[in-house]
Amino acid sequence: MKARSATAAAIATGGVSLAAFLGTAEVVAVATGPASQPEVALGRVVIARTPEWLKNFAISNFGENDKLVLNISVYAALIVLAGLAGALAGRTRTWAALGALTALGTVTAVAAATGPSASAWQSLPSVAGAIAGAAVFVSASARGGRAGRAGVGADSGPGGSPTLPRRQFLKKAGSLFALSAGAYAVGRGALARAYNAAASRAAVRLPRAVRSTPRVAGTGFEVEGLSPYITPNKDFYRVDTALVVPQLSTDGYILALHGMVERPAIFTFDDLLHMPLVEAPITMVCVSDPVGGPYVGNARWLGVPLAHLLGLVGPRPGADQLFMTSADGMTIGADLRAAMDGRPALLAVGMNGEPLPFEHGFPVRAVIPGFYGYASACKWLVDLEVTTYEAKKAYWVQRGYAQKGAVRLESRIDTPAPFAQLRAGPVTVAGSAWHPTVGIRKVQVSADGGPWHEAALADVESVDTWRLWRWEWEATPGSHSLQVRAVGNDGQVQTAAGAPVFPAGATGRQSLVVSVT
Ligand SMILES: Nc1nc2c(c(=O)[nH]1)N[C@H]1C(S)=C(S)[C@@H](COP(=O)(O)O)O[C@H]1N2
Ligand SMILES: [Mo]
Repeated sequence: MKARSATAAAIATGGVSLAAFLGTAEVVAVATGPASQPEVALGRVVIARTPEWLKNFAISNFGENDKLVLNISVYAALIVLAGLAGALAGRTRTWAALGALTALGTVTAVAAATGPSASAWQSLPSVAGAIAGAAVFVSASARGGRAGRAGVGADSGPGGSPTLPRRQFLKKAGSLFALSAGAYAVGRGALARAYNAAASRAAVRLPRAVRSTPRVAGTGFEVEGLSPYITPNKDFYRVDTALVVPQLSTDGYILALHGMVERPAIFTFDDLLHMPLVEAPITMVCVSDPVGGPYVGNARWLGVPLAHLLGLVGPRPGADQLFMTSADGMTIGADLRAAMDGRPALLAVGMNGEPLPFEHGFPVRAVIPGFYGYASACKWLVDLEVTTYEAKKAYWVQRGYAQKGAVRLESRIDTPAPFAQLRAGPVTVAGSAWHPTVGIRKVQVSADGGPWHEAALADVESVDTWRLWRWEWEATPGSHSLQVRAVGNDGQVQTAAGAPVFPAGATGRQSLVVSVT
């Protein structure tokens, strides 16, 4: 009985020390910035080291909640480790707990100080947290003098010494925990207020485009369950490694453009707004989008043509890669020739008529039709280097993904949903198809492996966007499979051969089963 409650107290002591660690660090991070929070630094390391299969598992099973799951896992792991360290220390020696705190503090301090906004100051929250955690551990497991006789673990406290009596211990541990939790909440609130560029974004007035792809009628169909031609910003998929969405302010924003160029230059946000802006609809696709998946969206982007910007600095012969770096340390290498070949490759400042949302890269991101996001669409962009593929490898390329990342010809069924229960009679089958920069000439649907039927196609504003389609099906009772394939403007027929997401994007045809009564 006694031994059991002694262990419980030791575990609780570990937990309270962890709370003190995190609470103190959070308050200190108000001075050093959100990226220096130890749990954020830790999460970043986990993301950077996550093996490919696990990353794909997370994206396909948790989707856009992948970061929520990661955060929960990091906290859960910390709590388990704190409990273990506490129990270990309670049974043997205080140094075990102090050692665990030092180890945790060191790992998070190094992770923070070597993060994207790397500076030694970034380790301060972790160091302060570890000290506070150690102080709390020592204090909560301090000797209670003679009263210790009746106490929790009277004869098995840390270091084998008597500890506080149960009531006194609970009170002390409880108030230390409350204090730590309070500090955490206050620090978190202050961080959210201090590192927030909402006012900066609200103040942006987007200029008119000098050239805008004309809007056309008839780009959509009134079919329930079918995506709209333009994806509203709030529904646009989000894929990135940022645990804290970067909050860059437009004042002080500087974009450097350098490397193999004649005249390196830097540009402020205002400089960019004063350049001739172009507006174009472009469909963006994530390489992690499985066949029939959700990581694709179409928006009207407003931005500076990369060709214009590159023309100002003059790339040198031999360069073939445009290497982009974001404020949060992501690196994305794009095909330099594609950025200048006349397609609307943009440094975007606007998305569907508004400044970029924070989640989508405010204040500046790249969008280059025809390439997956990891090889073209750097968000929170701060640096552009003209270089070679030989000289520099971008983040996902280092992890085995294809160097260029050209988007594959694909099509998707939006409705009916897989395993839908339908009534016999006319059923509208509808979805989208894309091959950015090429465009879609034809979409065909087959029921039960039968002949291919031509779907009706909606209009498109450019070859860089997806194309919506519909087909009227006379559904008869029974279980049926539906399959779709697209044909590009170049005559290419969407292949039936399946390829996984890694390393160059999924191929194959979506097929689903419905039951009709
Ligand atoms: N800074 C930064 N930019 C990034 C990423 C990232 O993780 N960090 N992810 C890329 C990937 S993989 C994709 S598919 C697109 C997604 O852009 P979205 O979130 O606006 O849809 O952003 C790209 N740009
Ligand atoms: Mo992606």
